[in-house]
Amino acid sequence: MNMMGKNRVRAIFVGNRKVGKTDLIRALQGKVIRKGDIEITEWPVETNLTAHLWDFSAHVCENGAYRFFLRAGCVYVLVIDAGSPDGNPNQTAEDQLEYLSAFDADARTPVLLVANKWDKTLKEDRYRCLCKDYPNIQGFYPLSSSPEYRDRFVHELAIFETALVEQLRKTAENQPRFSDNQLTVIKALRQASQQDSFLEKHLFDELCRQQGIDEKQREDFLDLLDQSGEIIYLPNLYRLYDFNNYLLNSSWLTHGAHRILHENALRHRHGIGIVHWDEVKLILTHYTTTDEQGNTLSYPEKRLRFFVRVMEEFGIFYPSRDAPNGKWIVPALLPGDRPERLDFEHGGALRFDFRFETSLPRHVFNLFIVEHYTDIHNQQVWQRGIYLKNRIWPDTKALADVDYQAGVLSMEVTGPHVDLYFPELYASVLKILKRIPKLKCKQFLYMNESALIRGKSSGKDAHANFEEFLKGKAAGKYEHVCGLGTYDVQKVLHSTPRDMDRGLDVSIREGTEKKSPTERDSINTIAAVVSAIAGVMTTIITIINSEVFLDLWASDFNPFISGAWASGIKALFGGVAVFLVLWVTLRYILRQLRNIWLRLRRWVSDFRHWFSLISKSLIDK
Ligand SMILES: Nc1nc2c(ncn2[C@@H]2O[C@H](COP(=O)(O)OP(=O)(O)OP(=O)(O)O)[C@@H](O)[C@H]2O)c(=O)[nH]1
Ligand SMILES: [Mg+2]
Repeated sequence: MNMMGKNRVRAIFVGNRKVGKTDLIRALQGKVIRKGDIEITEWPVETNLTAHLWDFSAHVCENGAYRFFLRAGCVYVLVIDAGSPDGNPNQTAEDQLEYLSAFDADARTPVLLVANKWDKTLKEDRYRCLCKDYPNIQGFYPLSSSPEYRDRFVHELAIFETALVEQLRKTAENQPRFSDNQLTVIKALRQASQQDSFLEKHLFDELCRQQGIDEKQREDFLDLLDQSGEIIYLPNLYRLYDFNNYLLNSSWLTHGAHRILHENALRHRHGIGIVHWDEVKLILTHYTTTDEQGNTLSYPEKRLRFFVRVMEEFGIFYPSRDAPNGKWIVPALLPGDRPERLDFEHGGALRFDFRFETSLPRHVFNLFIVEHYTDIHNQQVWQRGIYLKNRIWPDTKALADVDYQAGVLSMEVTGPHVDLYFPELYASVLKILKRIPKLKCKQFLYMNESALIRGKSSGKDAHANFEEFLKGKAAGKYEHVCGLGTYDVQKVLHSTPRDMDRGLDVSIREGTEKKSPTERDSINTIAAVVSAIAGVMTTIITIINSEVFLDLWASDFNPFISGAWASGIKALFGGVAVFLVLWVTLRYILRQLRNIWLRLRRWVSDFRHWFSLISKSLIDK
C-alpha cells in the first residue's frame, strides 16, 4: 500500500438528542460534505490528514442505529448534556460507553468525553469518575458549544480541539493511507451510490483492477473503506451469508431501521415487540425514497435478508428461538412502561439479584427476553421487565426486571416448581454474562421469612451473597446465618431434601463450566446410606434367623412369646427390611432417571438451537 497517500480518519460524535453534537461540530468550522441521516463534515487537520466528523440526526441516535457505524480505527466523541436538570447524564453516558465498547473488544478506540452546556452547571466531580471506570476515555472536556457561549468558552473549546487533533493523528499513524488510485476508486464509488445503494462485488473488483489494486490488497482496502464509512463491509456477515453486494449508502440502513421501528401498524397491533418476515417485506419492499443528496433508496426483497442480518448483528433485532428466520424480537418496539396490573404473587417467592459493579448493558436484558419469550405470560413484557409462566411446570411463574440506574437485574420465582424454574432462569443469565467477561456483578439471594429458624427477623430485605450461600450448601450445611437470623437452606431455595443436589447445581455448573463436587458427593452419600441400611437389615435378618435367637424367644426367659410368635416377628422384620431396601433403591433409580430426563431435555433444546442456526445459514445461502 502506498504510504505516501492521504489519510482520512473518522471522528464519530455520539450522544442523545439535543445534547449539542451539531453545535460542537460547527464550532470546529469544517465543511459539510454530506447531509442526510448522517451529516459528514470534512475537517482538514493537516496537509495529509483529513478528518470526517460524523454527526447523526436525532432519530438515528434515538433508535440506536448509529451502532451500524461504530468501528475500531475511529475516534469517538461522546457528548453529554451537563446542564440537563433531570435524568442522570452519567447513566446516559455509561449506556453509550457500553454501546461503544460492545464494538471494540480491546477497548482501544479512544473516547473524548464532552460535557456540553457547561454554562448551565458546575458539578464537575460527578462526571470525572467515569474516566476511572472506562480506561478508553482519553479526557474530559467541559465546555459550551452553542454560538452564544463560544466566546465565553473559547479556551475550553481550544483544549478540546487540541485533544481531538492529537487523537486523530495517533489514530492515523496506525492506519494505512489511501493511495491516489484508491482515491479514484472512492470517487467512483460515490458516483455509483447515486444510482444504487449497493454495488455488486464483481463491479467493485473491476474498479479495483482498473486502478491496479490487486486481489491481495483488496481485503485491506475494503476494511479501510469500511472504517472511513465509504462502504459498509462486515466481513463475518458477508462470509457467513455469502453476500456479494457491498452497501455504499449508509442512509439505506438508517432509513430502513427507522421505517420499521416507527411503523405505526407494528407498534399498535403487536405492542409486544415482535416483527415477522412478512411484515418486514410488506413495510419495506414498497418503500422507495431519496436521501438529502437525491440518492434513491429502495428495498427489493433480495436485499432484505442483508437488512435483517445487519439489524441482528447490531442488536436492533433479535432472532426468536422458535423461528430465527422468520420472527424477530425488537426491544425498541416493546412497551416502555411496566403494565399497571401484574397478578404476580410476591409473597413467598424466591428473590434473586444480579448487582452490577459497572453499568448494566441493555443487551443483557434484551437477550434474556429473547431467551424466555416463549414463556411470556399474557404478553406482559416491557423494555425493562418480563412476566413469565413456565410452559412445562404448572403454576410456576417468574418476574424479572432491570433497574439501569442502580445496575440491578432482579428475579422473583414462585409456584410449586421454583426449584426447577429458578435454576433454568439463573443459568440463562450466566450464559449471557459469559459473553461479556469484563462485566462484574455480585449475586444475592433473598432470605424468605418462612425459612427463618432462629433469631430476629431481619425483614424482607435480608439477603446472602449467593456464592457463600452455595459454598455452605455444598459443604452440607442445612442452615445459613444471615443478618439477625438463621435460615433453613432448603426452604430458602424452595427445595425438599431430595432436591438439594440437583437443578441448581446443574445450572451453576453450566454457567461456570466448573465441575461441582456436590452432585458426585450426594450420589456417594446416597450409595453409602443404601449400603448402610442394607447392612443393618442383613444383620437383623441373620440374627432373627439364628438358632440362638429362636431358642431365646422360645425359652423360659420369655414367657410371653411362643415359637409361633417368634417366627411371625421374624417374618415381619424380614418383610420390613426387604421393603426398606427396595424403597431406597427405587427412589435412587427414579432420581437418576429424572436427572437423565432433565439432561435429555437440555440436549434436545441445544440440538434445536444448533439445528436452527445451521438451517438459518443454509437458507440464507
Ligand atoms: N445552553 C446551551 N445550549 C446549547 C449548547 N449547545 C447547544 N445548545 C442548544 O441545544 C440544542 C440542541 O443543539 P444541537 O447542536 O442541535 O444538538 P444535537 O445533539 O445535534 O441535536 P440532535 O441532532 O437533534 O440530536 C439547541 O437548541 C442549542 O442551541 C450549550 O453549550 N449551551
Ligand atoms: Mg444534530
